[in-house]
Amino acid sequence: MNSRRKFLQKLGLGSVALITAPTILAQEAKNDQRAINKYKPPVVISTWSHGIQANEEAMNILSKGETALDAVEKGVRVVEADPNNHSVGVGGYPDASGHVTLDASIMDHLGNAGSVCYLQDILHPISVARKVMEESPHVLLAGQGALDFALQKGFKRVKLLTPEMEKTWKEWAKTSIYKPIVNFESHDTIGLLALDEQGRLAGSCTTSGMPFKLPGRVGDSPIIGAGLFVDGEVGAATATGMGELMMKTLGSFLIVELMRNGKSAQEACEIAVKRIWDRYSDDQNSEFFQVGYLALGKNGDIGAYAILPGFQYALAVNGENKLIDSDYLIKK
Ligand code: SD4
Repeated sequence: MNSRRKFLQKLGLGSVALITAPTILAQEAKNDQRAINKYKPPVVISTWSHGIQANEEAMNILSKGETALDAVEKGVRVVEADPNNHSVGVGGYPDASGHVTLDASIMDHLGNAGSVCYLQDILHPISVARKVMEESPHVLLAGQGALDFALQKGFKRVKLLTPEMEKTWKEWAKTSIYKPIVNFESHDTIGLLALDEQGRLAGSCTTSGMPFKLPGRVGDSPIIGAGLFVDGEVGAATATGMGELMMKTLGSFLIVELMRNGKSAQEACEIAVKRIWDRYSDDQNSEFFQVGYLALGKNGDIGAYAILPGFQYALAVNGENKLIDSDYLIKK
């Protein structure tokens, strides 16, 4: 039995006929309405159920006439500050050594970008990322350097490891088996994209990364082009899931480039997911093979697609803010 089929069996999808590129393209051709979902700005779209609260804040900011950039920063701050959310900010899962280390990135419609990775002890990595973008000559600051920069900019040190997560980590440390969980509690990384009434796009992405990752591990979220990409002339994309997969395919950049070349946001997300599947689904370490992408075009066109079922996103548009089940590639 080939390894891809073995992998499908592990997922309980043993009878799935392998979906090949021509099949997907044919489905796309038959399903034009699904391929284009266009909305009038303002539009805010974000990953997972925690996206509902983030979208609400982002829309609130947009309704005051502030920019898409302010909206994407302030929207995800709500999730970063929630200690009951175990995949972003305070209360996030620690790494294998018991430290909570945060990754975040932000981009505006002009292509400016800022990010931080392996940042500890700071409640709002997204705001530090924005400072990197606006008040430093760099794009990405890591670890101690990112922390020093944040403290210099007036951010305060906080303890990110909550008693609940400390207990969870101690329990895990008894066996110390790294088994990344995806789709946990219906919320992982938050990636949020916004289009304001002036037609400006912006995006943000923030996470505590994979639970019990190796100390020093950095995921896709702070890597421009992997976890987030914005081109104000074309569109924006963000990602959630196993970061190593988006990093190896620069998925968010790929999606925006596909949109530049005429694909709809939905088609672009589907092709980027397919790219991962085609290249890496034979990987023997692929038991937790989930990625979810979101895209938002400059014209208000939206897209969402994942490898496996379970990915949800929140869409705020036309006065509504709804949680939606994303379409996905591997169907029974
Ligand atoms: C990472 N992409 O650090 C993040 C984690 C995540 O669903 O989104 N999990 O790889």
